Amino acid sequence: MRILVLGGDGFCGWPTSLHLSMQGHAVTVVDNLSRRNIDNELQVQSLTPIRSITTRLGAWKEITGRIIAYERLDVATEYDRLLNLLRARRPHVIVHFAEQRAAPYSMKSSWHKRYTVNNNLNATNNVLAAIVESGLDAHLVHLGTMGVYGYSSTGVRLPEGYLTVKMTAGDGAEVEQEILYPANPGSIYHMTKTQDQLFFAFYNKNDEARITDLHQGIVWGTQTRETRLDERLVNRFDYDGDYGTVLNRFLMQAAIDYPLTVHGSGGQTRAFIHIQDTVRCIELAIENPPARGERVKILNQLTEVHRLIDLAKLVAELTGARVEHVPNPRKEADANDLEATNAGLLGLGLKPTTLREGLLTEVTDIARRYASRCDRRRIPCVSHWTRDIAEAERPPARQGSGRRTDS
Ligand code: NAD
Ligand code: USQ
Repeated sequence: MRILVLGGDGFCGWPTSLHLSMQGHAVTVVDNLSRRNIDNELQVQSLTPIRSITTRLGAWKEITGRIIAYERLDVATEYDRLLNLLRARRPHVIVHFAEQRAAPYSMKSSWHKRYTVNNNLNATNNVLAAIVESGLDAHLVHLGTMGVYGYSSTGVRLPEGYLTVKMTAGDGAEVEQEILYPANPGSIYHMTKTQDQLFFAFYNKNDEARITDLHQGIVWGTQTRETRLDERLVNRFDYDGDYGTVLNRFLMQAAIDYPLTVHGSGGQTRAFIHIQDTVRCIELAIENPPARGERVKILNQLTEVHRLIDLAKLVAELTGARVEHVPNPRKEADANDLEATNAGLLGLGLKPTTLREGLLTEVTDIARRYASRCDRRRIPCVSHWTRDIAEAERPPARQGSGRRTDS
Protein backbone atom coordinates (compact mmCIF):
# COMPACT_ATOMS: atom_id res chain seq x y z
CA MET A 1 0.00 0.00 0.00
CA ARG A 2 1.00 3.63 -0.42
CA ILE A 3 1.08 5.17 3.05
CA LEU A 4 1.67 8.75 4.22
CA VAL A 5 2.90 9.05 7.80
CA LEU A 6 2.19 12.57 9.02
CA GLY A 7 4.52 13.30 11.95
CA GLY A 8 6.77 10.45 10.84
CA ASP A 9 9.91 11.95 12.44
CA GLY A 10 8.44 11.78 15.97
CA PHE A 11 8.60 9.29 18.83
CA CYS A 12 5.70 7.12 17.59
CA GLY A 13 5.88 8.12 13.91
CA TRP A 14 9.51 7.14 13.24
CA PRO A 15 9.31 3.50 14.40
CA THR A 16 5.91 3.20 12.69
CA SER A 17 7.36 4.44 9.39
CA LEU A 18 10.21 1.90 9.60
CA HIS A 19 7.86 -0.93 10.51
CA LEU A 20 5.49 -0.21 7.64
CA SER A 21 8.41 0.16 5.21
CA MET A 22 9.85 -3.17 6.41
CA GLN A 23 6.53 -4.80 5.58
CA GLY A 24 6.87 -3.63 2.00
CA HIS A 25 4.59 -0.61 2.02
CA ALA A 26 5.60 2.51 0.06
CA VAL A 27 5.99 5.00 2.90
CA THR A 28 6.26 8.77 2.72
CA VAL A 29 7.14 10.62 5.92
CA VAL A 30 5.58 14.09 6.16
CA ASP A 31 6.91 16.25 8.99
CA ASN A 32 7.69 19.93 9.54
CA LEU A 33 10.34 19.05 12.19
CA SER A 34 8.50 21.26 14.71
CA ARG A 35 9.30 18.77 17.47
CA ARG A 36 13.04 19.23 16.88
CA ASN A 37 12.53 23.00 17.01
CA ILE A 38 10.69 22.66 20.32
CA ASP A 39 13.75 20.84 21.70
CA ASN A 40 15.71 23.98 20.78
CA GLU A 41 13.11 26.21 22.43
CA LEU A 42 13.22 24.14 25.64
CA GLN A 43 17.02 23.77 25.43
CA VAL A 44 16.89 20.02 25.81
CA GLN A 45 17.69 17.04 23.63
CA SER A 46 16.36 13.52 23.33
CA LEU A 47 18.30 11.29 25.76
CA THR A 48 19.10 9.08 22.79
CA PRO A 49 21.20 10.71 20.06
CA ILE A 50 18.59 10.91 17.29
CA ARG A 51 20.07 11.64 13.88
CA SER A 52 18.82 14.17 11.33
CA ILE A 53 15.95 12.97 9.18
CA THR A 54 18.27 12.76 6.16
CA THR A 55 20.78 10.58 8.02
CA ARG A 56 17.97 8.39 9.36
CA LEU A 57 16.48 7.79 5.93
CA GLY A 58 19.91 7.25 4.34
CA ALA A 59 20.79 4.66 6.99
CA TRP A 60 17.47 2.86 6.46
CA LYS A 61 18.16 2.60 2.73
CA GLU A 62 21.74 1.44 3.31
CA ILE A 63 20.71 -1.27 5.80
CA THR A 64 17.52 -2.60 4.23
CA GLY A 65 17.60 -1.40 0.63
CA ARG A 66 14.20 0.15 1.23
CA ILE A 67 13.36 3.74 0.40
CA ILE A 68 11.21 5.98 2.56
CA ALA A 69 10.33 9.28 0.89
CA TYR A 70 10.30 12.50 2.89
CA GLU A 71 8.33 15.70 2.50
CA ARG A 72 9.02 18.66 4.82
CA LEU A 73 5.59 20.19 5.13
CA ASP A 74 3.47 21.87 7.79
CA VAL A 75 0.16 20.02 7.75
CA ALA A 76 -1.53 22.76 9.78
CA THR A 77 -0.57 25.72 7.58
CA GLU A 78 0.40 24.46 4.10
CA TYR A 79 -2.93 23.18 2.88
CA ASP A 80 -2.24 23.52 -0.86
CA ARG A 81 1.01 21.61 -0.64
CA LEU A 82 -0.74 18.91 1.37
CA LEU A 83 -3.51 18.61 -1.20
CA ASN A 84 -0.97 18.43 -4.05
CA LEU A 85 0.93 15.74 -2.17
CA LEU A 86 -2.23 13.67 -1.80
CA ARG A 87 -3.01 14.11 -5.51
CA ALA A 88 0.53 13.14 -6.49
CA ARG A 89 1.03 10.17 -4.11
CA ARG A 90 -2.56 8.89 -4.02
CA PRO A 91 -2.15 7.19 -0.62
CA HIS A 92 -4.34 4.26 0.39
CA VAL A 93 -3.68 5.08 4.06
CA ILE A 94 -2.75 8.26 5.95
CA VAL A 95 -1.45 7.78 9.49
CA HIS A 96 -1.82 11.05 11.41
CA PHE A 97 0.60 11.69 14.29
CA ALA A 98 1.29 15.34 13.37
CA GLU A 99 0.16 17.19 16.48
CA GLN A 100 1.73 18.91 19.48
CA ARG A 101 1.38 16.10 21.98
CA ALA A 102 2.65 17.25 25.38
CA ALA A 103 0.07 18.32 27.97
CA PRO A 104 2.61 20.34 30.04
CA TYR A 105 3.91 22.13 26.92
CA SER A 106 0.31 23.04 26.00
CA MET A 107 -0.17 24.63 29.45
CA LYS A 108 3.08 26.66 29.66
CA SER A 109 1.63 30.02 28.61
CA SER A 110 -1.12 31.57 26.52
CA TRP A 111 1.22 31.36 23.51
CA HIS A 112 1.63 27.61 24.00
CA LYS A 113 -2.13 27.13 24.41
CA ARG A 114 -2.82 29.00 21.17
CA TYR A 115 -0.04 27.23 19.30
CA THR A 116 -1.33 23.80 20.37
CA VAL A 117 -4.92 24.60 19.40
CA ASN A 118 -3.95 26.18 16.05
CA ASN A 119 -1.54 23.41 15.17
CA ASN A 120 -3.59 20.40 16.20
CA LEU A 121 -7.04 21.46 15.06
CA ASN A 122 -5.86 22.87 11.74
CA ALA A 123 -3.70 19.83 11.05
CA THR A 124 -6.64 17.48 11.55
CA ASN A 125 -9.12 19.61 9.61
CA ASN A 126 -6.63 20.12 6.76
CA VAL A 127 -6.04 16.39 6.37
CA LEU A 128 -9.76 15.65 6.31
CA ALA A 129 -10.56 18.51 3.92
CA ALA A 130 -7.73 17.41 1.61
CA ILE A 131 -8.94 13.80 1.57
CA VAL A 132 -12.41 15.00 0.53
CA GLU A 133 -11.13 17.55 -2.01
CA SER A 134 -8.74 15.07 -3.61
CA GLY A 135 -11.57 12.57 -4.07
CA LEU A 136 -9.38 9.80 -2.63
CA ASP A 137 -10.89 7.02 -0.54
CA ALA A 138 -7.87 7.01 1.79
CA HIS A 139 -8.24 5.43 5.21
CA LEU A 140 -7.20 7.93 7.91
CA VAL A 141 -5.65 6.34 11.02
CA HIS A 142 -5.38 8.94 13.78
CA LEU A 143 -3.54 8.77 17.08
CA GLY A 144 -5.87 10.04 19.74
CA THR A 145 -5.60 9.65 23.49
CA MET A 146 -7.20 7.82 26.42
CA GLY A 147 -7.27 11.28 28.02
CA VAL A 148 -10.39 12.19 26.00
CA TYR A 149 -12.44 10.21 28.52
CA GLY A 150 -10.98 12.08 31.51
CA TYR A 151 -10.02 10.56 34.84
CA SER A 152 -13.07 11.01 37.00
CA SER A 153 -13.61 7.58 38.63
CA THR A 154 -17.14 6.89 37.40
CA GLY A 155 -16.86 3.20 38.20
CA VAL A 156 -17.75 2.51 34.55
CA ARG A 157 -15.50 0.36 32.39
CA LEU A 158 -14.63 2.76 29.57
CA PRO A 159 -16.05 1.58 26.24
CA GLU A 160 -14.29 2.03 22.90
CA GLY A 161 -15.45 5.53 22.06
CA TYR A 162 -19.22 5.18 22.08
CA LEU A 163 -21.78 5.11 24.85
CA THR A 164 -25.41 4.03 24.61
CA VAL A 165 -27.65 6.48 26.44
CA LYS A 166 -31.37 6.38 27.16
CA MET A 167 -33.38 9.61 27.16
CA THR A 168 -37.04 10.35 27.75
CA ALA A 169 -38.79 12.01 24.79
CA GLY A 170 -41.57 14.63 25.13
CA ASP A 171 -44.26 11.92 24.82
CA GLY A 172 -42.67 9.92 27.63
CA ALA A 173 -41.20 7.30 25.29
CA GLU A 174 -37.70 6.06 26.00
CA VAL A 175 -35.23 6.91 23.23
CA GLU A 176 -31.94 5.09 22.90
CA GLN A 177 -28.98 6.75 21.21
CA GLU A 178 -25.32 6.00 20.73
CA ILE A 179 -23.13 9.03 21.45
CA LEU A 180 -19.42 9.73 21.76
CA TYR A 181 -18.41 9.09 25.36
CA PRO A 182 -18.61 12.49 27.14
CA ALA A 183 -15.31 14.31 26.69
CA ASN A 184 -13.49 15.42 29.82
CA PRO A 185 -10.05 16.77 28.86
CA GLY A 186 -7.43 17.57 31.49
CA SER A 187 -5.25 19.95 29.46
CA ILE A 188 -5.40 22.13 26.35
CA TYR A 189 -3.57 19.35 24.51
CA HIS A 190 -6.13 16.74 25.57
CA MET A 191 -8.89 19.19 24.62
CA THR A 192 -7.61 19.32 21.03
CA LYS A 193 -7.97 15.55 20.88
CA THR A 194 -11.57 15.72 22.05
CA GLN A 195 -12.26 18.25 19.27
CA ASP A 196 -10.52 16.02 16.74
CA GLN A 197 -13.24 13.47 17.52
CA LEU A 198 -15.92 15.92 16.36
CA PHE A 199 -14.07 16.59 13.10
CA PHE A 200 -13.98 12.85 12.50
CA ALA A 201 -17.65 12.36 13.31
CA PHE A 202 -18.62 15.22 10.97
CA TYR A 203 -16.48 14.23 7.96
CA ASN A 204 -17.57 10.65 8.41
CA LYS A 205 -21.25 11.60 8.43
CA ASN A 206 -21.00 14.17 5.64
CA ASP A 207 -18.42 12.64 3.30
CA GLU A 208 -18.29 8.99 4.37
CA ALA A 209 -14.63 9.47 5.22
CA ARG A 210 -13.09 6.20 6.44
CA ILE A 211 -11.46 6.87 9.79
CA THR A 212 -9.93 4.88 12.65
CA ASP A 213 -9.26 6.85 15.85
CA LEU A 214 -6.88 5.08 18.21
CA HIS A 215 -7.30 6.24 21.80
CA GLN A 216 -3.79 5.56 22.98
CA GLY A 217 -2.52 5.43 26.57
CA ILE A 218 0.93 6.63 27.70
CA VAL A 219 3.64 5.10 25.53
CA TRP A 220 6.76 3.77 27.24
CA GLY A 221 9.97 2.19 25.96
CA THR A 222 12.18 3.44 23.17
CA GLN A 223 13.23 0.88 20.65
CA THR A 224 11.41 -1.42 18.24
CA ARG A 225 12.73 -4.27 16.12
CA GLU A 226 13.54 -1.86 13.28
CA THR A 227 15.04 1.04 15.27
CA ARG A 228 17.42 -1.43 16.95
CA LEU A 229 18.99 -2.40 13.63
CA ASP A 230 21.50 0.47 13.68
CA GLU A 231 22.31 3.28 16.09
CA ARG A 232 21.56 5.83 13.37
CA LEU A 233 17.92 4.63 13.52
CA VAL A 234 17.59 5.07 17.29
CA ASN A 235 14.24 6.40 18.46
CA ARG A 236 13.65 9.58 20.47
CA PHE A 237 13.54 9.36 24.29
CA ASP A 238 12.07 12.43 26.00
CA TYR A 239 12.83 12.86 29.70
CA ASP A 240 12.34 16.59 30.34
CA GLY A 241 9.54 18.07 32.43
CA ASP A 242 7.42 18.96 29.40
CA TYR A 243 7.75 16.05 26.98
CA GLY A 244 9.01 13.21 29.16
CA THR A 245 6.14 10.87 30.01
CA VAL A 246 5.91 9.42 33.45
CA LEU A 247 7.24 5.87 33.12
CA ASN A 248 10.14 6.75 30.83
CA ARG A 249 11.00 9.58 33.23
CA PHE A 250 11.06 7.14 36.16
CA LEU A 251 13.35 4.79 34.20
CA MET A 252 15.76 7.57 33.32
CA GLN A 253 15.66 9.00 36.85
CA ALA A 254 16.49 5.54 38.25
CA ALA A 255 19.44 5.29 35.86
CA ILE A 256 20.99 8.58 37.00
CA ASP A 257 20.21 8.19 40.71
CA TYR A 258 17.61 10.98 40.75
CA PRO A 259 14.59 10.45 43.02
CA LEU A 260 11.50 9.27 41.12
CA THR A 261 9.23 12.32 40.86
CA VAL A 262 5.71 11.22 41.83
CA HIS A 263 3.21 14.08 41.55
CA GLY A 264 1.21 14.27 44.76
CA SER A 265 0.09 10.96 46.24
CA GLY A 266 0.66 8.99 43.03
CA GLY A 267 -2.88 7.66 43.22
CA GLN A 268 -3.41 8.78 39.61
CA THR A 269 -4.22 5.72 37.50
CA ARG A 270 -3.29 5.72 33.83
CA ALA A 271 -3.21 3.42 30.80
CA PHE A 272 0.11 2.31 29.26
CA ILE A 273 1.44 0.68 26.11
CA HIS A 274 4.94 -0.21 24.88
CA ILE A 275 6.20 1.49 21.71
CA GLN A 276 6.58 -1.92 20.00
CA ASP A 277 2.86 -2.51 20.58
CA THR A 278 2.01 0.99 19.30
CA VAL A 279 3.62 0.10 16.01
CA ARG A 280 1.80 -3.24 15.87
CA CYS A 281 -1.56 -1.62 16.67
CA ILE A 282 -1.17 0.77 13.77
CA GLU A 283 -0.39 -2.15 11.50
CA LEU A 284 -3.57 -3.89 12.77
CA ALA A 285 -5.64 -0.74 12.26
CA ILE A 286 -4.36 -0.43 8.68
CA GLU A 287 -5.16 -4.08 7.95
CA ASN A 288 -8.70 -3.74 9.33
CA PRO A 289 -10.15 -0.53 7.89
CA PRO A 290 -13.77 0.51 8.32
CA ALA A 291 -15.92 0.13 5.21
CA ARG A 292 -17.15 3.21 3.38
CA GLY A 293 -20.25 4.46 5.16
CA GLU A 294 -19.27 2.75 8.43
CA ARG A 295 -19.05 5.06 11.45
CA VAL A 296 -15.64 6.16 12.81
CA LYS A 297 -13.91 3.11 14.25
CA ILE A 298 -12.61 3.89 17.75
CA LEU A 299 -10.21 1.52 19.46
CA ASN A 300 -8.61 1.91 22.89
CA GLN A 301 -4.89 1.40 22.39
CA LEU A 302 -3.55 0.31 25.77
CA THR A 303 -2.22 -2.88 27.29
CA GLU A 304 -1.94 -2.19 31.04
CA VAL A 305 -3.39 0.13 33.66
CA HIS A 306 -1.37 1.21 36.72
CA ARG A 307 -1.37 3.65 39.61
CA LEU A 308 1.70 5.90 39.35
CA ILE A 309 2.84 5.12 42.87
CA ASP A 310 2.80 1.40 42.07
CA LEU A 311 4.92 2.01 38.98
CA ALA A 312 7.37 4.11 40.98
CA LYS A 313 7.63 1.35 43.58
CA LEU A 314 8.15 -1.26 40.88
CA VAL A 315 10.97 0.75 39.29
CA ALA A 316 12.45 1.39 42.76
CA GLU A 317 12.32 -2.34 43.52
CA LEU A 318 14.10 -3.21 40.27
CA THR A 319 16.78 -0.53 40.49
CA GLY A 320 17.14 0.58 44.12
CA ALA A 321 15.92 4.11 43.26
CA ARG A 322 14.26 6.39 45.82
CA VAL A 323 10.66 7.60 45.40
CA GLU A 324 9.88 11.25 46.09
CA HIS A 325 6.43 12.83 46.29
CA VAL A 326 6.65 16.30 44.73
CA PRO A 327 3.91 18.96 44.53
CA ASN A 328 1.68 18.32 41.52
CA PRO A 329 1.97 21.11 38.92
CA ARG A 330 -1.24 19.90 37.27
CA LYS A 331 -4.88 20.41 38.17
CA GLU A 332 -5.96 16.77 38.23
CA ALA A 333 -7.55 14.29 40.64
CA ASP A 334 -5.01 13.09 43.19
CA ALA A 335 -6.37 9.56 42.82
CA ASN A 336 -8.71 7.88 40.36
CA ASP A 337 -9.89 4.49 39.24
CA LEU A 338 -9.55 3.50 35.62
CA GLU A 339 -10.90 0.49 33.83
CA ALA A 340 -11.01 0.46 30.06
CA THR A 341 -11.74 -2.16 27.48
CA ASN A 342 -9.12 -2.91 24.85
CA ALA A 343 -11.00 -5.81 23.32
CA GLY A 344 -10.84 -4.36 19.79
CA LEU A 345 -7.09 -4.54 19.28
CA LEU A 346 -6.69 -7.76 21.28
CA GLY A 347 -9.38 -9.27 19.06
CA LEU A 348 -7.39 -8.23 16.00
CA GLY A 349 -4.33 -10.12 17.30
CA LEU A 350 -2.33 -7.77 19.55
CA LYS A 351 -0.01 -9.70 21.91
CA PRO A 352 0.97 -7.19 24.62
CA THR A 353 4.54 -6.57 25.76
CA THR A 354 4.31 -6.56 29.53
CA LEU A 355 5.96 -4.06 31.83
CA ARG A 356 7.72 -6.81 33.74
CA GLU A 357 9.37 -8.06 30.51
CA GLY A 358 10.66 -4.76 29.26
CA LEU A 359 11.40 -2.44 32.16
CA LEU A 360 14.86 -3.53 33.15
CA THR A 361 16.13 -3.77 29.57
CA GLU A 362 14.97 -0.22 29.08
CA VAL A 363 16.94 1.00 32.10
CA THR A 364 20.14 -0.77 31.08
CA ASP A 365 20.02 -0.53 27.27
CA ILE A 366 18.79 3.03 27.02
CA ALA A 367 18.64 5.06 30.21
CA ARG A 368 22.03 3.97 31.64
CA ARG A 369 23.71 3.83 28.26
CA TYR A 370 22.89 7.43 27.41
CA ALA A 371 22.81 8.81 30.98
CA SER A 372 25.68 11.19 30.29
CA ARG A 373 23.46 13.07 27.81
CA CYS A 374 20.95 13.93 30.53
CA ASP A 375 20.71 17.55 31.67
CA ARG A 376 19.41 17.27 35.24
CA ARG A 377 18.19 20.90 35.16
CA ARG A 378 15.55 19.86 32.61
CA ILE A 379 14.00 17.17 34.80
CA PRO A 380 11.62 19.21 37.03
CA CYS A 381 8.12 19.82 35.65
CA VAL A 382 7.89 23.61 35.52
CA SER A 383 4.64 23.99 33.60
CA HIS A 384 1.85 24.78 36.07
CA TRP A 385 -1.79 24.33 35.16
CA THR A 386 -2.97 27.50 36.95
CA ARG A 387 -1.50 30.65 38.40
CA ASP A 388 -2.54 29.52 41.88
CA ILE A 389 -0.64 26.27 41.55
CA ALA A 390 2.44 28.18 40.32
CA GLU A 391 2.16 30.64 43.23
CA ALA A 392 1.84 27.83 45.77
CA GLU A 393 5.20 26.49 44.66
CA ARG A 394 7.01 29.83 44.74
CA PRO A 395 9.36 30.73 46.40
CA PRO A 396 10.52 27.27 47.53
CA ALA A 397 13.06 28.75 49.96
CA ARG A 398 10.43 30.44 52.15
CA GLN A 399 7.59 27.92 51.88
CA GLY A 400 9.64 24.72 51.81
CA SER A 401 9.67 22.45 48.78
CA GLY A 402 6.68 20.41 49.96
CA ARG A 403 8.62 17.31 49.06
CA ARG A 404 8.22 14.06 50.92
CA THR A 405 10.43 11.02 50.47
CA ASP A 406 9.18 7.45 50.90
CA SER A 407 11.59 5.45 52.97
P1 NAD B 1 6.12 13.65 18.79
O1 NAD B 1 6.02 15.07 19.19
O2 NAD B 1 7.36 12.91 19.11
O3 NAD B 1 5.84 13.49 17.22
C1 NAD B 1 4.93 14.31 16.52
C2 NAD B 1 5.57 14.63 15.19
O4 NAD B 1 4.65 15.43 14.43
C3 NAD B 1 6.85 15.45 15.34
O5 NAD B 1 7.88 14.87 14.56
C4 NAD B 1 6.48 16.85 14.84
O6 NAD B 1 7.57 17.51 14.23
C5 NAD B 1 5.35 16.53 13.86
N1 NAD B 1 4.37 17.61 13.70
C6 NAD B 1 3.70 18.28 14.67
N2 NAD B 1 2.91 19.22 14.11
C7 NAD B 1 3.08 19.14 12.76
C8 NAD B 1 2.55 19.84 11.66
N3 NAD B 1 1.71 20.85 11.82
N4 NAD B 1 2.95 19.48 10.41
C9 NAD B 1 3.83 18.47 10.23
N5 NAD B 1 4.38 17.77 11.24
C10 NAD B 1 4.00 18.11 12.50
O7 NAD B 1 4.85 12.92 19.44
P2 NAD B 1 4.56 11.35 19.61
O8 NAD B 1 4.84 10.98 21.00
O9 NAD B 1 5.18 10.61 18.48
O10 NAD B 1 2.99 11.36 19.42
C11 NAD B 1 2.41 11.16 18.14
C12 NAD B 1 0.91 11.17 18.25
O11 NAD B 1 0.49 10.15 19.15
C13 NAD B 1 0.38 12.49 18.81
O12 NAD B 1 -0.75 12.90 18.10
C14 NAD B 1 0.02 12.15 20.24
O13 NAD B 1 -1.06 12.93 20.67
C15 NAD B 1 -0.33 10.68 20.17
N6 NAD B 1 -0.08 9.99 21.44
C16 NAD B 1 1.19 9.94 21.97
C17 NAD B 1 1.41 9.30 23.20
C18 NAD B 1 2.77 9.23 23.86
O14 NAD B 1 2.85 8.75 25.01
N7 NAD B 1 3.84 9.65 23.20
C19 NAD B 1 0.33 8.69 23.84
C20 NAD B 1 -0.95 8.77 23.28
C21 NAD B 1 -1.13 9.42 22.07
N1 USQ C 1 3.52 12.51 36.42
C1 USQ C 1 4.22 12.24 37.60
N2 USQ C 1 5.55 12.47 37.61
C2 USQ C 1 6.23 12.90 36.52
C3 USQ C 1 5.53 13.15 35.33
C4 USQ C 1 4.16 12.95 35.32
O1 USQ C 1 3.65 11.85 38.62
O2 USQ C 1 7.46 13.07 36.63
C5 USQ C 1 2.07 12.27 36.39
C6 USQ C 1 1.20 13.39 35.84
O3 USQ C 1 0.86 14.33 36.85
C7 USQ C 1 0.00 12.61 35.32
C8 USQ C 1 0.60 11.29 34.86
O4 USQ C 1 1.87 11.20 35.49
O5 USQ C 1 -0.87 12.32 36.38
C9 USQ C 1 0.76 11.15 33.37
O6 USQ C 1 1.57 12.20 32.87
P1 USQ C 1 2.39 11.98 31.51
O7 USQ C 1 3.17 13.22 31.24
O8 USQ C 1 3.11 10.69 31.54
O9 USQ C 1 1.20 11.78 30.45
P2 USQ C 1 0.14 12.79 29.85
O10 USQ C 1 0.39 14.19 30.23
O11 USQ C 1 -1.21 12.25 30.16
O12 USQ C 1 0.39 12.69 28.30
C10 USQ C 1 0.94 11.53 27.66
C11 USQ C 1 1.36 11.93 26.26
C12 USQ C 1 0.11 12.35 25.47
C13 USQ C 1 -0.92 11.23 25.52
C14 USQ C 1 -1.25 10.83 26.94
C15 USQ C 1 -2.08 9.57 27.00
O13 USQ C 1 2.29 13.00 26.30
O14 USQ C 1 0.47 12.62 24.14
O15 USQ C 1 -2.10 11.61 24.88
O16 USQ C 1 0.00 10.49 27.63
S1 USQ C 1 -3.19 9.58 28.35
O17 USQ C 1 -2.42 9.78 29.59
O18 USQ C 1 -3.83 8.28 28.36
O19 USQ C 1 -4.10 10.67 28.19
